[in-house]
Amino acid sequence: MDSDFNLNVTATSTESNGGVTATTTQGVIVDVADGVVAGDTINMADGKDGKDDVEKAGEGNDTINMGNAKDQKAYGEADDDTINMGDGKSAKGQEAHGGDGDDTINIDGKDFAAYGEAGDDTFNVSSNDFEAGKSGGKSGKSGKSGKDDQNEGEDFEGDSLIDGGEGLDTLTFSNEMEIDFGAISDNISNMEVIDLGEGAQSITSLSLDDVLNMTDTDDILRIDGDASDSIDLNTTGKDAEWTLGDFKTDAETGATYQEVTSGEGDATVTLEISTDINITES
Ligand SMILES: [Ca+2]
Ligand SMILES: [Ca+2]
Ligand SMILES: [Ca+2]
Ligand SMILES: [Ca+2]
Repeated sequence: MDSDFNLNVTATSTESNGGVTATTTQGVIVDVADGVVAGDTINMADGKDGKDDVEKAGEGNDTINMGNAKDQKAYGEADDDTINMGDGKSAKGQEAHGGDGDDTINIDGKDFAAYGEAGDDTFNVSSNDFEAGKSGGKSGKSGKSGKDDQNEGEDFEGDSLIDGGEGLDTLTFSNEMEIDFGAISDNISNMEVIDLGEGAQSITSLSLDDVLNMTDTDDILRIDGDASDSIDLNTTGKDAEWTLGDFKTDAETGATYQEVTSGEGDATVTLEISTDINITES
């Protein structure tokens, strides 16, 4: 885009001679330095008009509002972008790519793919696709719940995907819901933080395999939340999977976490669960 601006400068000086005041107004052309590009707002079309549309935002902190249309693709590219994916059934098959920078991708559709790529990205999920018992289309690989095959829901379809990519990426939930990671963890990768956000959310299922699926090779998953949130962990009995560990304080934020670990063979994973969250042991 054309980055030049007109800048009007008004200079006022007081003459020492008799207190005379002189004012000068002059137009100045300012060349914006390379790399400082104003952000764009891009609105993609709805319905048939918007089907298969592709938008690439380029440099700058851009906002892309995807339409309620099928098979759209949005690329934030460089800098810190916000991509609002379409909602409703008409928004099926959409793809969002954050590109470089710390991007925010708001997800409320079905059969979607969201890629944070480089940078520390945030994925906001407000859709009910994550609710326990509504996440159909899974392979049933974990076989833990045995619920998958019985699910009537087809919201979180097998193709849906959230990939944080490089960087410290966060998955946040803004609706009150029960979250069954056993049913959706196959579709999430390279995530470092789960933020249960505002309102009451409960994680009803979380296994070692789920954490291996969702995290990068560090296999550490932090879970933030508040006193209205809860997480069910299997810590007792012969089939116990989780061991409650030490408390630690984040030196930067002062927030406190309890470390919870699980191991099987060569695989060890660590949860860092905010001490504000209620842990329900079973
Ligand atoms: Ca951009
Ligand atoms: Ca970006
Ligand atoms: Ca990322
Ligand atoms: Ca990541």
